[in-house]
Amino acid sequence: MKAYKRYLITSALPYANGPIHIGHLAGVYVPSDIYTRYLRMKGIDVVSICGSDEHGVPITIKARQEGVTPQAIVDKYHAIIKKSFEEFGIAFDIYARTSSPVHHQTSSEFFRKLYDDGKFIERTTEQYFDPEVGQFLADRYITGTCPRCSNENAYGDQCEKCGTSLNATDLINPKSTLSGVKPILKPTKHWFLPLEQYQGFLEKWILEGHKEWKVNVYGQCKSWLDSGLQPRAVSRDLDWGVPVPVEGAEGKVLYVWFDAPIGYISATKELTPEWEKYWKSDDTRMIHFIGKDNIVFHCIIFPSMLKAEGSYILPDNVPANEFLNLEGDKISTSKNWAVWLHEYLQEFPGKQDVLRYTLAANMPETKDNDFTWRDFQARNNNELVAILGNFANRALVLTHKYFRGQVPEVGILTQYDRETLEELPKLKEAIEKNLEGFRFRDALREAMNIARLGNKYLADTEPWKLIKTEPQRVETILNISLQILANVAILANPFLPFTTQKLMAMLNLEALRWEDGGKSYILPVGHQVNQPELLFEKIEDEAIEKQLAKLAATKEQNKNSKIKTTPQKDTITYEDFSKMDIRIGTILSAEIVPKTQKLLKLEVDTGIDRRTVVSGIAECFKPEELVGKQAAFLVNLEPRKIRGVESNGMILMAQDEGGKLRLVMPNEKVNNGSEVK
Ligand code: B3M
Ligand code: ZN
Repeated sequence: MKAYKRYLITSALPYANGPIHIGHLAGVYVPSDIYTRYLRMKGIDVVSICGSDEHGVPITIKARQEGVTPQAIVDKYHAIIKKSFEEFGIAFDIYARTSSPVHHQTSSEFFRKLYDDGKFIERTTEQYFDPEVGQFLADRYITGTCPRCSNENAYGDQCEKCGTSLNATDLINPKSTLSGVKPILKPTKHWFLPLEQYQGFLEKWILEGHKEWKVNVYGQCKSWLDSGLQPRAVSRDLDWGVPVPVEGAEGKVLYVWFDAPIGYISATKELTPEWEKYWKSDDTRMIHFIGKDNIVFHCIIFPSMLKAEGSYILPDNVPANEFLNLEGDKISTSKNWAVWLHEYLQEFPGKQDVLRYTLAANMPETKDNDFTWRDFQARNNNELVAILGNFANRALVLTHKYFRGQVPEVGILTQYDRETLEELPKLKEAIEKNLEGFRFRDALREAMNIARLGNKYLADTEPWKLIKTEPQRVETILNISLQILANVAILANPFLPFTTQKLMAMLNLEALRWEDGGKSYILPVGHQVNQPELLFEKIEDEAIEKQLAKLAATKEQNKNSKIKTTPQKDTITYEDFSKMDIRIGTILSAEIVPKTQKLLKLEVDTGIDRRTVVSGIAECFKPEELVGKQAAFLVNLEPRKIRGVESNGMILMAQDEGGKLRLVMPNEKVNNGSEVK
């Protein structure tokens, strides 16, 4: 690799149209934070950039749904997201926002430069327009029937039922979601970046120059390039975003995917007057942390924009992750199938590192992966508590017990001591190798192996058995144990910043320097350590069951909200209603009408009389279930002969999804003949 002088780390800008969940953390922000903390500890010049993506159609839709302005939406969610990042220790150097003046100016100038340099092509196309509202319609504002599966609620860009991606003009019976009217096609002018002109450059730069990129990333780039790039529109007809800075572009804004990545630049500008050093010197290494759905934008489109502009560097790597699922199902905001960060902290206060650990250990690096609450519990109880917490506690407690909290002398080392200490630099190197290859799960496993090593060392040497007979040997054992613990504090710091901070205080260490990792003399003899405090506590079954119950309730709710209710019937007058005589009666007996399967013959005490009612409900009830039950009856329905039996009235039923029938009964027993009105 080239010798780089500094790092520019970017993390995908989350849309400010909702809070963030574990999928965001596992896919983008935990890896970017681990990596950045590692570089910082090594004393490397690094800036970590992020911010809210505050433009685009999803935000205007959310605003509409909630009946507020888009600005109110982004203000609300920017604050929530920013707080979540802070709470989880995702330590960006800046968390900016794309509605800021510096971003508007930066992205506007960027566009203008490309425009002035003739890098765009202009095209007029026909697009759907809502004549009632007087507005062009983004694809998401149009619904209609899917030409593939006939789903009547397909969107202009995608049918969520069959998953087909669509063009708005493919929809049968298109409807504007703004007014409900049929949209009309109207010509509109837009600016396009002719990506095909960058095909050769991209092929050389990625396919030949970056074979080291992760397979999932390289593979996606290759397939985009293999199918041939096309011009991409970089403007939209929308009233929310950065206005297109050319004449005759009223009502047009920059496409959100044009302005958002420029957000990385504007955020750096906001952070430091030296921003150009990061963005415009060849010896800066830029790395984009993103999720897999953002690959094309960061590997093909943004680099083409940067290339067209001419003065910026390109990313050296784009370690995109796949997706994290939750308990076997895709995380979905609209279905509320997620673990929201702000909710997690209410349920598990102070346990940021437990989540960071579980997410890093299950990071969807090469394929989609699953978060389960049982695994979360097991990781906490069997790994963090039983290995790391236990080792730290034992080493410190024994040091206080035998040596008043002072690091004891090292005596003659045994073969086993030496072998143990030799592991430390090897583990450090393994962590580094894995971090540099963006293999965070493996890196974390090696970091935990240091605690495993310490735990095993104590278990094997059993200092508590030797203290009476060989106190000098115990000195050596505890010195070594404390050195191992100091290694944990240093080398696990990028992964578990809250825990290692506590360890640092307990070990009375002034700083955690990466260069000290691997060493066996970090703590000098006589150095005073502090009393241990609990690093992790066991998570009980009840806490996990509560989370599972919450998810089960969400699932149930989603199922119910999918049920289609039949539309309301035409209005009737009060008179129409009052013609019906509905009474509560008791079913005295019930039997199947001979030679039928569906019909039940009911004898009913209506309070007025005893009569026979025939009803097609035998598939839903056994006769004996009904006897003695009260139900509602329409008693003045004209008599009718059904299979030879005269029926005098009708039993009223509630019909559930799938045709299931249930009696309509008073919530307490009432006199037969009571009127239902
Ligand atoms: N806001 C999409 C996303 O959150 C988008 C990322 C922008 S990065 C410049 O998936
Ligand atoms: Zn469909």
